[in-house]
Amino acid sequence: MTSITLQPLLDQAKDVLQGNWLGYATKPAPRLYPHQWSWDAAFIAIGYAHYDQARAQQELLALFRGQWTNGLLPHIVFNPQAGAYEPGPEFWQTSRSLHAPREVQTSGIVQPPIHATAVWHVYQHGADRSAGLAFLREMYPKLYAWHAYLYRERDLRGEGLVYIRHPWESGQDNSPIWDRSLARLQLMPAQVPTYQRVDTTLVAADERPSSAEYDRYAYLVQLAYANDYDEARIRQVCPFLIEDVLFNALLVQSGNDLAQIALALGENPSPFSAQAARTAAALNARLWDEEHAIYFDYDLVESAPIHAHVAAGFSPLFANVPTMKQATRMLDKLNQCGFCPLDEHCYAVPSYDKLEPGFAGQRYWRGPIWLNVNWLLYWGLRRYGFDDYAARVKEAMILLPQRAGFYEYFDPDTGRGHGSDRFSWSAALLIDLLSEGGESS
Ligand code: 9WN
Repeated sequence: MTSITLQPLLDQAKDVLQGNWLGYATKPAPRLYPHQWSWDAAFIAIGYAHYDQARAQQELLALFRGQWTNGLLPHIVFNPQAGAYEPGPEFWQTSRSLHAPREVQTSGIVQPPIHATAVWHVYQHGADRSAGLAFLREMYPKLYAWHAYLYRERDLRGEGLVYIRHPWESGQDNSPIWDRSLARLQLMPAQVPTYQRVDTTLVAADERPSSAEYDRYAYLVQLAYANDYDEARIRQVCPFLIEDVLFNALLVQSGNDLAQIALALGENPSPFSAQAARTAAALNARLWDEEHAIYFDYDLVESAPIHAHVAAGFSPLFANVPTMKQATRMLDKLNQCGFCPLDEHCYAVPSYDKLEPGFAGQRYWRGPIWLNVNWLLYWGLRRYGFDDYAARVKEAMILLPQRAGFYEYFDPDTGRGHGSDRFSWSAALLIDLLSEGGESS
């Protein structure tokens, strides 16, 4: 049940998703992102689950058409009808891999693994249980292969933490987390492959990653295809290998949700819950920072933690990873002026601590409020009973699109929307919040 005053907003959110519907899946935004993206698809399905089970299922099935035979789930499944998006399918040279599909074009990197969580969510909210079970049955081997790929190919230290090998794999492209690792990568012009960008022609260039960052993104893509997407070879030479907090936290939650899926299908859940428990333990042992009460990424090339105070550092709350004692300290940190103190004016949690060097309230992942990160925090805070803070986050997630529209991200000082308008996950996750448990009043 949605209260009468919020009904128009809910209708607008559904309209955003309908406008971005491609006929088989949903693009993240009308012009800036014309293909299907991996974690976007999962968030979008979470929204559809509340009012269109068939479409939610279709969204995830469409994404997994792009899955490689080694289990890798690519971060983009290209839409052959799309207009300009650069770098496009040719740039990735995925035919160099023995594992890439031939019928669909994809990228050759991954994004955060929130897919088993989305599948389980779709099943739980679907009215048609038998269609839901058939969907689980179809998704189970695909999710199994996806998680198996991550643990087999990406767990360098053998401790249950998987690495990313490109900033795009984090979903937080130009986050300050990567600054030091990317700065270490000094490139001669000849080392940068030729590429084009269209993003800066569609939205303000000073709100997007810089050219220096983009050169490094292109270089890291080239490095992967030059090694034929052979992970063992890539990890030998890749100068960017990072154990990312958000990625691993979502893997824990997805592992536990995959265990639920296995149980519902009469399969053995134990391997998945054991993997999730191991990753959770490693997050606490390796990435928790006792002094600052936040989780930090770890740079495997430098063998050092990365002390970037980003909102994603609180994401283990979503997966129930911290103890109550750790979580209480994390809440204190969230409640300080760098993030979003409850007793002062603030909208929601910015992506980066406002008091840290390089904070930029309109520059993509270096400061703006992102609704997906706040959605993860909302459910995490609820899990620990931090209801006052959770209520504030929810209020802001309603207020921001109500005032500004369904933007990709929002300036934490003004609440203004930036990046693309009519951004799918901003709409989908609001639908989830407004629909959940009939509590949207
Ligand atoms: C590169 C689609 C994606 C999101 C990412 C966001 C942005 C792409 C880009 O858009 O990344 O993958 O072109 O900048 O950072 O989280 O999945 O919405």
